[in-house]
Amino acid sequence: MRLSLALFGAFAVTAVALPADLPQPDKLPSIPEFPDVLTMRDGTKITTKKDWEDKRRPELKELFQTYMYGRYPAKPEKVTAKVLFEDAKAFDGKGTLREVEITFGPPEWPKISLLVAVPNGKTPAPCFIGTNFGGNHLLTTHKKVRIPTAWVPANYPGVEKGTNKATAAGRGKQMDTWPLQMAIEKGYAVATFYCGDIQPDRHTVREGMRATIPLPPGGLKGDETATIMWWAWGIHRAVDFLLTDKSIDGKRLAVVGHSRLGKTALLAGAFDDRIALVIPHQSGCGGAGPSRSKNPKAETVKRITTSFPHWFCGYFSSFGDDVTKIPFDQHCLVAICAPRPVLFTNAEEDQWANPSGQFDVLSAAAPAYKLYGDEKPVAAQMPETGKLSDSRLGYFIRAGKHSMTSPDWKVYIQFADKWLK
Ligand code: GTR
Repeated sequence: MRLSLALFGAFAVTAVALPADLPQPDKLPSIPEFPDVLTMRDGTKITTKKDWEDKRRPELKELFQTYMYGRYPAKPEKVTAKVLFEDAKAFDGKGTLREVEITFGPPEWPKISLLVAVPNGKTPAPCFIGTNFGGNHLLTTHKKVRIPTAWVPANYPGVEKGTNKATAAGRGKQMDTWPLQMAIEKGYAVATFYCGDIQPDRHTVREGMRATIPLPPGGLKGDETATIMWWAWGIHRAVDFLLTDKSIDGKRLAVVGHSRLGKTALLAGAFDDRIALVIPHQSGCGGAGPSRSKNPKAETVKRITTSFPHWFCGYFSSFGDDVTKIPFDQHCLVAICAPRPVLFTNAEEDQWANPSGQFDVLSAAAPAYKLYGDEKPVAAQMPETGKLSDSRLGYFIRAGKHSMTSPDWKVYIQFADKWLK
C-alpha cells in the first residue's frame, strides 16, 4: 500500500548566513543568570499570550536555530508511506505490529522505517513517538522487522565486530528500552525509528540527510542544520505519517527519547505544535540541562561541543569558554512548548545529565505557561526520589543510573494518563 500524505512547500534549505540583526557569538552581551524568558532581546517585556506567540516565541525559535541547533530544514514537498509488513495478532493477540517505510525525497535520499505498535480494540490510541539508538529490530523479536543498513554504533547487540553493521543477532536484545507490550496493554500505541535512518551519529562522513544538502560556497557558516535538528526533523516526518494513520489519535502524540535522543525529543516538541506532550529522559546538556550550569558534576557546553561537535551548529561551540553569551538558556526551549505539558525524568546517579539543573530549567520556563492561565505550572521544589510531580511542567527522579527501562515508561504513562486521557 502506498499513500501520499501531504503537499508542502518546495524543498529547499533556508540560508545559512547569520540573520542581519543577530551578532556573531562573541559580540553578544554577557548574561550571567538565565535570561528572562518573557523579555525580548530589545528589552520589551511580554505580558500577553498574543505577544508571546507573535513576538517572543518566534524570536526564541530563531535564536535556537541560529546559535544552537542550526536551521530547521524546509518541509518536504511530499511524504509517502508504504507498509512493509503488518501482524494484526502480535503481542499475544493484544496488538498490531507494523513497519512503515516513510519517504520524503528523491529515491537516493534516506528513508525512515517506522515501527508502529498499536493496541487492538482501543483505537484511535494515544501514541508515544521517538527515535531509538540502534535499530527497531533490537526492540522486538519479530522476524519481519527490518535491520538497519546504515552505520550503527559499534557497542550495540548483534553488531559485527569492527563493522558498524547491524545483524539479526541483535533481534529483541533491548526490548526493555521501548517496552512495546507494556505500552499497548496500557492502551498506548508506540512509534519509533532508528535515528541513523535520518542521520547516523558520526560527523566524519558526509552521509544521511546532511549529504542531501550541498556545502555552501566557502563552507559551513555556523548555523548549519546539525544532527539533533535533523533527528527532530525526522520525528516530524514520522508525525506527518501518524496523522494519516486511523489507528492513531493524532491529537494525543507524546514525544519521548533518551539522552542525546532526549535532547532531540525536547527540540522536536518545541518545533512542532502537533506534538501534545514532551518527555526528554535524562537528556542533560544541550537538552533539558542548563548551559549556565551550577552543578560541578554535570556535562558542560565546552565538553559536549568538543566530544560531539556535530550535534550542534558551529556557532554553539563558540560558547564553550563563556556560556553567559548564549542569548537564551534551555528554559526558553521548554517555554516554546507552552502550554503543552513537559516531563523531565532523571536518575540520581546520572549527575552528568544535571537533574537539579533541569529542575531550575523547568521552574524558569513557568512564566510562559502562566500566560496561558496555569497559575502553578511547576512544583515549588524538586520532588523526592521516586515520586512523580505531575504538574504541567512535570518532574521525576529515580534511584539508579543513566538508562531508559520499563520502570521509566511506567512514569511516562502515568504522566500521559493525566494529561492525554
Ligand atoms: C554522553 C553525552 C551526553 C548524552 C549521552 C547519551 O556521552 O555526554 O550528552 O547524550 O552520551 O546520549 O547517551
